[in-house]
Amino acid sequence: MNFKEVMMQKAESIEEMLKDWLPEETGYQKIIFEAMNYSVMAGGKRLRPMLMMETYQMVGGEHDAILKPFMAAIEMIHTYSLVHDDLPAMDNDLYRRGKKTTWAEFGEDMAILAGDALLNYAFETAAKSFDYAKDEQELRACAKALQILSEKAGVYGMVGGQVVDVALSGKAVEEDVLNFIYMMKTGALIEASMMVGAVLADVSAERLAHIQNVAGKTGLAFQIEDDILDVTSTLEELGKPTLSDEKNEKTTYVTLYGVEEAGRMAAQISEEAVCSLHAAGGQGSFLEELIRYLVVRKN
Ligand code: GRG
Repeated sequence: MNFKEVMMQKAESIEEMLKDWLPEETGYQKIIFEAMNYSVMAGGKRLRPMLMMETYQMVGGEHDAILKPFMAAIEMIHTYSLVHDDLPAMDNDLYRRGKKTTWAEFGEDMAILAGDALLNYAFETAAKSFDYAKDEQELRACAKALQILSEKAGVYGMVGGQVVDVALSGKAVEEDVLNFIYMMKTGALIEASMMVGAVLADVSAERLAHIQNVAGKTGLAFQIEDDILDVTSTLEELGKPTLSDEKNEKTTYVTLYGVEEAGRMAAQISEEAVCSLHAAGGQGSFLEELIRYLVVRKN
């Protein structure tokens, strides 16, 4: 199998695993479970749980019972961010992952609630890892992983980046502020994915720092590629509307440097991420190929 086939097979098995962690669609509040499950199961590359699992395996993790709740949790947090990002008050988009956005399918009120529900359910799910810890060390690792996940999803991570992004819509943004936005709104969850995988496998502080560095650079390159696809791709290929940044008057790497130069910059940052991955012991790993693929992907 080539790299793309292996990646798709991994995404499929992650998708199967995700189903085990989603709520049953029953009870008076059934509608919210339907909206949550619709959003999570709408497709997607499953990149964040994949990065978590690959990092865990790369550093020698073996007892993945504590990993799985975190893999489900990161995809729930990512999905909530997309559900809220698509709302009329944010990007006001009708399509995502090739399907109608949650608000277009369930209404704006239910989409807000589905996002809130997914965020809370993510932590409810991640906390179940404590039930699977086999000793004191794993309990401590689960606690540390929860700390990382909550920080990276919140005001010192993804939400913080989104706040600056929204506040500066329609205004000129300089590269250092743009980097802050990208490192936070996109990079923080990528960092959480890889760092949680590493922490659950009990890595040293030094190796964790290398892995955080890999993830930060990967996230930045990934977001630059997202900017490029927004102007070069199509709704059919991308599964979501293109020219969204122009519509929302966003400064991006493409508006600052043009498509070609932005592509060169993404490729260079991605290579820096690969160099750091080698320092973290990941030479020749699936992760190395995955990081390189993310800046040449088509969706
Ligand atoms: C709190 C009201 C409120 C909103 C939160 C935090 C937030 C909205 C949005 C986060 C910012 C965001 C959506 C960044 C985009 C990151 C990005 C490039 C997402 C696309 O990720 P992919 O390509 O998507 O991995 P798939 O669909 O493949 O999972």
